[in-house]
Amino acid sequence: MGDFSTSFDEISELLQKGKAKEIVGAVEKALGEGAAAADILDKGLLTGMNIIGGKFKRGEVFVPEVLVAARAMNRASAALKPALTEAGVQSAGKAIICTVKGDLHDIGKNLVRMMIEGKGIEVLDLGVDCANEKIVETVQNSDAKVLCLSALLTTTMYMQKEAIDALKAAGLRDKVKIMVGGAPVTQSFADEIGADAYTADAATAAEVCRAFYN
Ligand code: B1M
Repeated sequence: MGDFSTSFDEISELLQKGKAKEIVGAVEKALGEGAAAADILDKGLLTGMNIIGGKFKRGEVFVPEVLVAARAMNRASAALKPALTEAGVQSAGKAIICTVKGDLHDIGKNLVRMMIEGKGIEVLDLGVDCANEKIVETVQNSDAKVLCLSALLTTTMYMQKEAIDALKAAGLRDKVKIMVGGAPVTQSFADEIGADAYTADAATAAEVCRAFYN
């Protein structure tokens, strides 16, 4: 294996500049040179997103710059998807995923979805800012075994609890295993709201999710 550090830096830079078209080319080039998909994700894309996140926090960049970086991130992860997906995996069943009500962040959710799909699980993606009524309706009308709730804001993480409470009220709590995650979420918060599992990253989320089908 060669040294891919330049490509990873280049991918991180392109992400920060929001160069959606160029970043797809750079990801494909790195894959072609033999770089591991997980390294492209961690050392290139997520490193770039963290740098942008730090600048956003310090007021050095604003929502428009973060939005173009997010668009580049979603395009680049889509280009990585075939390499992150295990070939020939047998279909195990269905899961539901969404970002909770009031929350528009979708990059982490999309990564979790991609990794779960990579384990042979069909994912019903309800998108961002998802109303509890929609969650309840989908749990009721689908044969999904797992519900994945993502939240990125300290103000929206409580919607994970409200979603669980809405399922309880509808008599559907035990129809699904509920997984929660997102930057502000912790194991103790997950325990407090009665979730079945908390994981800190997308790869672990996929492993834990897959285990619910065994
Ligand atoms: Co927002 N934002 N944002 N933002 N944004 C954060 C989250 C923030 C930490 C930035 C900061 O100030 N430092 C901050 C939250 C502070 C807080 O809550 N205490 C913040 C804020 C304040 C806001 C707004 C309020 C800003 C404003 O308008 N003034 C606003 C809110 C909008 C809303 O949701 N209602 C807002 C808007 C936006 C954009 C729209 C511009 C954009 C999102 C675009 C998009 O997603 N399409 C955006 C972005 C991109 C960020 C940062 C920079 C990056 C988030 C991200 O995608 N990270 C973020 C700062 C940061 O995180 N450094 C920030 C990469 C992603 C892969 O990580 O989503 O954490 P993450 O997912 C991880 C894990 O958490 C985990 O797996 C993933 C990777 O392995 N995971 C799960 C996620 N979901 C999981 C579910 C699971 C298991 C694991 O099981 C179900």
